[in-house]
Amino acid sequence: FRRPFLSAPPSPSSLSVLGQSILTDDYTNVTPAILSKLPIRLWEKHGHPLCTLRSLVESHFSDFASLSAPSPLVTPAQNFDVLSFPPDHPGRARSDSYYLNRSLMLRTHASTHQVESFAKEHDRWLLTADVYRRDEIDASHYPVFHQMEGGRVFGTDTTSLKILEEENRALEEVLERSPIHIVDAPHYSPTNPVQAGHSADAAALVSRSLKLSLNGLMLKLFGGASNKDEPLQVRWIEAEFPFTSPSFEVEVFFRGKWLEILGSGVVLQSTLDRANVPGKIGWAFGLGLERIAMILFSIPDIRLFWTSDERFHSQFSPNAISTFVPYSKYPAASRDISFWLGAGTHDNDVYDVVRDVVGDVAEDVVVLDRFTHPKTGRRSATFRITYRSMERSLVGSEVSAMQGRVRDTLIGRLGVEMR
Ligand code: FA5
Ligand code: MG
Repeated sequence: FRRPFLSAPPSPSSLSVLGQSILTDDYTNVTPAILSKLPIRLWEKHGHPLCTLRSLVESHFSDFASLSAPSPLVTPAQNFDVLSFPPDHPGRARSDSYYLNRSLMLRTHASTHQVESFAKEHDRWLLTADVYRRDEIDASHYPVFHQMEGGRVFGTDTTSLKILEEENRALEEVLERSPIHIVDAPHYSPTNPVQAGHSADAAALVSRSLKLSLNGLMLKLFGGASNKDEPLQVRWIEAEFPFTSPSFEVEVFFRGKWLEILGSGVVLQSTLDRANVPGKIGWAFGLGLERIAMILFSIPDIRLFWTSDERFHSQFSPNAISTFVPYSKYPAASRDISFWLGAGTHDNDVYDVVRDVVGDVAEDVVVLDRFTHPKTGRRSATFRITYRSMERSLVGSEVSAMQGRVRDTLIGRLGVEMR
């Protein structure tokens, strides 16, 4: 006997989102916790570290056009198809992205706006956007975060490429004297290829320009006197995106771990064709603003960006970099829960239930153990939920009550069966 599996919470037939009424369907998986974040617009709040970081980046790239963020409600075609994502790309799955219905979703990255931004005929631009992903729960992942996308195009004629070569050399000179320790990756390689239609020389020039521009940004952000004793360690890594080639990610060493702060690459020519900018070659990057702000301001936990606690906000003032001094860390409490999963249940469904029921008190959720029954094929798992308030001490009975509500919601919404 199996319980009927409920793939979605019993939902109203329409949702009100940013003043729009939207019909739901069998694809709908946005949760109230997520929808409540849409109107907040942290990157516009003066004095908020994300707003300060955005201004710092904008002033570093002062000759870039600053484009304002369009609505986060986009079509899957905008989020994926125009960027040449293959039809079976995992990012499209309901387990990875938030859908309002089959034809409308929350953008999963700021790259969604590449085509329209390049189409505006700026040869260099920046765009900050809130983005949404179904993801794990820990100190550096949050289902709503912010990305700053940057793009730049160059003429492909000899004169333009010569000017770029000179610009690259000038940037290199500045960086040679920098206190940042940078490990480079090849500008392209057999596994990180130059696009058909690009010459290897032009692609290498553009990759180099991309890296120098971003290394220059990191020097500006992290090269300050306060970091002299501990030079920042940065590494460039070959990466893969459906909309760039060659592609790169950057990781920075932070609190004993390599933290990924951005993705980037040479823009796919089909993107520039769709944007109707012929005869150009270009690069683009997407900065993870929370990740960079965590390093810059020493913010230990990504949930803090969303707190209303004055002990957080009083430590920051507009356009200034300061080191966050954590206020007392309250004790954490962990509880385990084991259950049989429904056939289509994904770990991300469990994480969304936890976020919905207990909100930011969930500090971390890990899978301790998985089991598949040898005869029936049913899957079970044990999740360990760590609860910690950033504002006060939780008492044991409260934690148990939260765990009870998580359990009831897992049963009611996902149809799981306790073990
Ligand atoms: C992208 O989103 C690409 N659009 C980046 C890009 C732009 C590539 C332009 C090429 C050209 P990625 O999924 O790696 O790539 O995310 C970019 C950054 O967002 C990550 O490096 C990380 O810093 C941040 N990020 C990703 N997931 C989360 C999360 N759940 N919470 C906080 N930050 C995140
Ligand atoms: Mg990545």
